[in-house]
Amino acid sequence: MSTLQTIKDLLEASLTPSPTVIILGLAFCLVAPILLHFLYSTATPYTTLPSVLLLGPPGAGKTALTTLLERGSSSDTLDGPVAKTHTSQVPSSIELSVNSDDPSTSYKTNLDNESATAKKFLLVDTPGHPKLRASSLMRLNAAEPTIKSSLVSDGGAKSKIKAVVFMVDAAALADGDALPSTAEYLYDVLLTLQKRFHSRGGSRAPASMPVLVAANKLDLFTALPAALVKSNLEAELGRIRAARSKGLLDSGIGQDDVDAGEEGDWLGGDGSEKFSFAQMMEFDVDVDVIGGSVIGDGPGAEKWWKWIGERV
Ligand SMILES: Nc1nc2c(ncn2[C@@H]2O[C@H](COP(=O)(O)OP(=O)(O)OP(=O)(O)O)[C@@H](O)[C@H]2O)c(=O)[nH]1
Ligand SMILES: [Mg+2]
Repeated sequence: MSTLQTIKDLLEASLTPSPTVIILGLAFCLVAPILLHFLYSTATPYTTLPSVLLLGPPGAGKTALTTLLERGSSSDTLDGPVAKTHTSQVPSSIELSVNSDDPSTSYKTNLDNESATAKKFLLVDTPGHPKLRASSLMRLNAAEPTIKSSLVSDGGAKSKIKAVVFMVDAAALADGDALPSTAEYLYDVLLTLQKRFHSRGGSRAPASMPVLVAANKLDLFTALPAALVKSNLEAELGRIRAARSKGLLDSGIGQDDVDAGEEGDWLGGDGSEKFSFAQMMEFDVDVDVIGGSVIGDGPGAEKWWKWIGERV
């Protein structure tokens, strides 16, 4: 009986408006949310995975590669569902993990079964259509390029872009028609990264940005080997560079304006006749060209996977 009485007393005391109860209640209401916030915000550093941005002209095989890496097996890639892709219209991201002890571990390895430590990152597949490129390019413009990740639970988290994979169709490049449009896109990507280097605010230089030109479809015998993809792209980028700076001169603006314009639009190191990817090193943009294939009986995608693994 006495315990019942105590409980009754306690209840009565807590329900009677007394200054102590009010103050304690108010304090709890104010402090608890703040405490909970700190508890959760420190406990989940997971919200920002690094990301790798996948760019390139339409039909290069970006979505095919994304699907291949997501499935982690090439068993059904010959004429299976992976081959049936369609033109992408919105960016999409998938979560992948590399073996952080050994980035050369195949993408086919299921890291859940291994004792190795897995490092997670997002692969962001973008649409290659010219009308849909602007938003991908805009993301690269910031000193610390980030991408809004729809995968992360709170939806609004920004993921830091660690590397760019620019995929090209090496078979389409062989007949020359696709070269100007492909190079035009690559020019804009590299120029955006170069401008970002110049636009750094304060003393902190932006982190270097590795770019992989992935020469895809090397399973086709008509495809250009990676070395030719590289030299053809470099030659075409040089042509675009010359044409764009000539366009500025021809448009009748004064010499002073040209100087300002050149600084903005001239890709790579100044003064050199020929363009080469090595000139981008000056702006901390490190370009590699590696051949591979997503489907068919080709060199596969392992070299690209290793390149990505070493950079996330
Ligand atoms: N032979 C061959 N075909 C490939 C390879 N990779 C992709 N393809 C084919 O190329 C076509 C286009 O691939 P997608 O992945 O849709 O191209 P995408 O880059 O995503 O194109 P957009 O979404 O329009 O920007 C598909 O029919 C693929 O099957 C490859 O390594 N070899
Ligand atoms: Mg696509």
